[in-house]
Amino acid sequence: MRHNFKVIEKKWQKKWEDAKVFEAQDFSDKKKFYGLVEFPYPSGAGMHVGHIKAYSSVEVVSRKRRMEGYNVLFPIGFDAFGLPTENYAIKTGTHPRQITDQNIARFTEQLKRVGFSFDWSRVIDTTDEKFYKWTQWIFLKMFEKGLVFRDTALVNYCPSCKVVLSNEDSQGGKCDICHSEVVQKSKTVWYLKITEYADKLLQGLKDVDYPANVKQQQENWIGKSTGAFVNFDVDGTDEKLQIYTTRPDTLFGVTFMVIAPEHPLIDKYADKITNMDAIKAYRTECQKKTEFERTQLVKDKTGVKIEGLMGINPMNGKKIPIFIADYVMMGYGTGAIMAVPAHDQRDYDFAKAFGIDIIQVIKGGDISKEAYTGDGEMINSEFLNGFTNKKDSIARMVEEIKKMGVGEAGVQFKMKDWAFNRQRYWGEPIPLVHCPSCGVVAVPYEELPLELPDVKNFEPGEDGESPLAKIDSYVNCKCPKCGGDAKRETDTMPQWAGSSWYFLRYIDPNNDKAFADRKKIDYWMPVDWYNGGMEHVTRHMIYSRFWHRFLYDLGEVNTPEPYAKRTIQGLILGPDGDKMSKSKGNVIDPLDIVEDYGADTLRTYVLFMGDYAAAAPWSDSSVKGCKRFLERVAGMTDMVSDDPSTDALEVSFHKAIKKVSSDIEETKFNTAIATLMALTNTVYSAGKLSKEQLEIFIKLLCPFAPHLTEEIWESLGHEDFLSVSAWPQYEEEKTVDATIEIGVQVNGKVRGTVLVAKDEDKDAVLARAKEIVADKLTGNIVKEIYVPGKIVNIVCK
Ligand code: ANZ
Ligand code: ZN
Repeated sequence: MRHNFKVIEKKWQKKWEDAKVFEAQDFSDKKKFYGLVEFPYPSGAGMHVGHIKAYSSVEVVSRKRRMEGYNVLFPIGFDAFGLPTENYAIKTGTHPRQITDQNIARFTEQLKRVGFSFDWSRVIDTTDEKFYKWTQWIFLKMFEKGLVFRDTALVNYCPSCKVVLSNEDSQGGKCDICHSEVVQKSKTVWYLKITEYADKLLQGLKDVDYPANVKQQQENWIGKSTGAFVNFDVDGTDEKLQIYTTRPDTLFGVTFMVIAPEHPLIDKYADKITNMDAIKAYRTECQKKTEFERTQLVKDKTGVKIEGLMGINPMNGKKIPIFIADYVMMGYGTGAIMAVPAHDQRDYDFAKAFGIDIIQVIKGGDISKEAYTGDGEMINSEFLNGFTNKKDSIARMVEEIKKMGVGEAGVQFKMKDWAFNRQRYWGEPIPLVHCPSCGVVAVPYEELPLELPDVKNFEPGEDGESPLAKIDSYVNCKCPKCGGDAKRETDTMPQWAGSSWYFLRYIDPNNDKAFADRKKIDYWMPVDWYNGGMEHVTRHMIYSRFWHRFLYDLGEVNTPEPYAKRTIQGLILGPDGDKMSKSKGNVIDPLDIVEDYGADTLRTYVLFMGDYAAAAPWSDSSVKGCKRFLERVAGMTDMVSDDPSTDALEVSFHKAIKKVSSDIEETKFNTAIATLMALTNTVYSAGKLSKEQLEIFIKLLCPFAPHLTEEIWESLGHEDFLSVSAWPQYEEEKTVDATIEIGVQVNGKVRGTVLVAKDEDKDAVLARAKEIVADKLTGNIVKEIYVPGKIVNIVCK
């Protein structure tokens, strides 16, 4: 047979669709498998080869599971709200709805041409009001539970996109959408209290199967820190200035305190402070810096001493100066610190710049040069003197501050609450109403969805006001509580809202009574295998774990964690080794590859490129290599023979079944494919194979190259689909070669090799081995060891 991909790919795609081969069954006696891939943002650029690689892993696993007899849910949908579409809409004067529909149609067509085994009957679109009704519903449940609040604060603001960004969306001080520098702006922002879930999100990581680096990144992002809160008296006032420290053991080394420039202490004691002008000037300076800049470890520390206020060290009653400095952040701990220059480098740099005393309390290092941050014996610390390690010293000090009533142990998290609104049109309307007498009131559940009004002009307002604010008929409404005149909230939800729960909707996409039927949730959840990108680890993955955990606490879902297993795909780079980008002109269009080489080649190639999790450059010659491989597979149909000599291939086949089966489970797709390539070579050398062997071969290859293998299956006389035939089984004994070559060591050095039969007698092996290395045997043989099938070792003296 020839590999006529142009004909067979269309043919099988149609057959699968007509026969609904990939539709999942709600409830079944079979075991269930829920495979998930990060649904695409339907951008105008169409699909990228990166999408193909990202989906191919769970695609292969899902196909294997079907063949293993599972009831498989492998869905797809579109995460379609967001700025790129909206910006394009503004530029072209087209409605975002129209653009979204066009892009979804194009993506759908492209995905189908690659032959992914998605269940197309469950497609979702986050911008469909039947979907976002439930996004709004979950939001209102959070509001009801006190997890939604509004605050005016300095926030990350992108001047180019004109939106407030969450911390997750402005990592490294850059806007995630347009990469502009983010500025700090005082704004009234809606927050979701994700911090209330910080500990649960951390604990939940213990029970899931994620790659180590993914867990690590989430742990760092959540950033749990253990330490103590300690109150310092402010001399001449009743004020207790509370600080957070991870190092209460160093309390005797405190020589000054620092508070954040925005700390409320300053305004409270403005009449006592004698240098308010200098302080105000410094505050203004700080507002120009981003939080990112402020937290960088730079030597040149700046700050201003607060004249007129002194702190008192609770341990020894010493008066110490209080400074404001930008390296202390209002949003972490209490916004105030006890400074220990001998043992903290930032405090050290600050003390050097301002001529402050440095008192060493832990032996070690050279504090004439830098802070000593290591462990060691306590000195200058009264009751702690002689303690030899941090752990014990901290425990003892915490006991002391508790006894004195000046503090207690405590924990802090780096993660902050989630700034949850955007001042843009193309997002889910926030279903809240502002009433002059009732305050913020929820839109009643029965009135959901609160639909986006259809408007002509969706440009954002000049100082970042939502376009919805200009639509009087939308804004003006009645208060759901008192019936009086009220105004709607005009901000919309951020891009990450719909994706925070979309995997639940696939389970029951048309339900209009609930986001999904509880019995179906119990049946399908958790997601068994979720693949996606590293860039989502500290955003979408955290957000969706939070929403799901919230729904779990509410009793709406059956598992605390949504994803049992997570895998990560590496980037596909251009042939030049650079990241693919339009401006570099090194982008590969997957449909060009489908046109020229076929979908099966594309699918095989993206998994053959290298380690699945590693970045790998595109290689045209390797694409051609995959194409040739499939041609050779097609050619095997002409080698089928009932000659008993094909039995000689048996071990190769059993080995291949074993290897391909386990490689797929371990995301070692490249070696699975390499195994099949090697097996092809073996078959070609033999010149023939049995029909059963060819069937095993195409079953193993089916998840990677389903069109060609279905075609071969049909040519062998089958009327059912290969895609749902039984995955081949191997017999362990038959995976071992009849004879193998093993090393013969003399005094630990390999001196030769010997061929041994599978169950060969030890003495026979040793006798032959000794003959082979006879000239290397000097003196007397004192030991002879045969590790069956592995190695012979002879020791001489
Ligand atoms: C005294 C001390 C001595 C500290 C020492 C460290 C070393 P993590 O691990 O990140 O939680 N800190 C507390 N609040 C801060 C704020 N709002 N802005 C900037 N720095 C702040 O670090 C906690 C440590 O960071 C705290 O422990 C405090 O300095 C500082 F040898 O207190 B430490
Ligand atoms: Zn009211």
